[in-house]
Amino acid sequence: MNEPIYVAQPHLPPLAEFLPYLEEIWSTKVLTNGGPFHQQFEHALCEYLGVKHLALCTNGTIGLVTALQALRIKGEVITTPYSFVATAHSLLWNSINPVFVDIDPKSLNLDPSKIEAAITPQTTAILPVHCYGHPCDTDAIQRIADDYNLKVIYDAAHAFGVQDAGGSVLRHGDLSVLSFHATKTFHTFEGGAIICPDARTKQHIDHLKNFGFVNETTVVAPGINGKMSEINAAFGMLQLRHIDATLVQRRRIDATYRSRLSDVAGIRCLHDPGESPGNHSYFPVLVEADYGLSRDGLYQKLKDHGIYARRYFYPLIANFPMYRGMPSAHPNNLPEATMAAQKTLCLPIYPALSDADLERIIALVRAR
Ligand code: T4K
Repeated sequence: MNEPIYVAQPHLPPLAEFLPYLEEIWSTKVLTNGGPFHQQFEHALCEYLGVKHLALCTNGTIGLVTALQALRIKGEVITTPYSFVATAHSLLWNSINPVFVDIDPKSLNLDPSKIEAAITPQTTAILPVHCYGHPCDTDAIQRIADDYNLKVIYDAAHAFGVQDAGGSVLRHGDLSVLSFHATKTFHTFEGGAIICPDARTKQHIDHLKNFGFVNETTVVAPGINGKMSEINAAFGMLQLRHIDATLVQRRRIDATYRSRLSDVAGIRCLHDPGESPGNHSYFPVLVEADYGLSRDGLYQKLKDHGIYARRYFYPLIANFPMYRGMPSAHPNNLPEATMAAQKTLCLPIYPALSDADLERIIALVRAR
């Protein structure tokens, strides 16, 4: 019997490589609250990602909640229904009303041509997602934001290390938020970061993630505990030593899937890697009507063989009970997102996926 194969498997460097980091933490006894690894990791990440300022945080969700707080966003925010539920939840945690706008069927990202029709006097911001690590149409989104005086916060949970023609995709908008969850291309068990445009914004976010404290006795805002611990930051430092090798492995798996599935009728691999290379964080395929099996049929078939592909992002956020009564959540408003949620299946992709397992997955998809 084969071992189960999951959609993701966290990259773990050899344990021996982590021990010196642990010894250092044990000797300094600084466990959290902006210790030495936290500082080193912030600097090292800025350098790796090609950004000037970032604030580490506990996880991507707290990062989104804090980013919205930092910009004092209120009222209505335009966002995508085709994402992990944390995107919209971060709005509800700030008592902001999400307004769902449909996606572009090619990129599966928020469709800029549909944004303007959803803007009302209450709209204060746009919260797009670089879905599966593929950049949004950042120019078009910024043009709309400028015309209507809106803030833009990118949910960049999937976009670690992603570049576009001008550099890091994380430079766009007012703030961008990364996730370092265990299932991500780059992870620190749990973790995240808010990419900030300047030192002042970073300082404000640093206060917000530390209960609002600016010094021992002064609290300037109703902040939260959003700090990353020294263990997570130290692990991040170690992971940075491995990220380039990880990306090479992911690229190889992505390329194998693409070449071996390109002639399968009804299986459409998302994105042309030449156009938008991404970071191979996910491998989504769209299962079309001519495949012969439905998306759920293929999902179940793989599962029966111990392969746990995932239907990210099904159900749509707009279909969850806390959102579905909202006017913008109606399926008539979201035909492309509804279709994508019905057709997409994310196949396993992670550096330790063996060639034999990869071939087994491909053979099962081919043999419909
Ligand atoms: N915005 C977007 C667009 C996001 O995708 C996410 C998170 C966020 C915001 C919020 O960021 P964080 O607050 O999480 O930092 C997973 C992740 O929990 C979640 O981080 C991620 N997106 C989402 C897309 O996927 P699940 O419910 O699919 O996780 P789970 O536990 O089913 O894991 C999938 C598979 O990975 C498992 O079948 C086995 C494997 N796995 C998982 C874990 C946790 C392991 O082998 N080891 C592990 O430790 O949500």
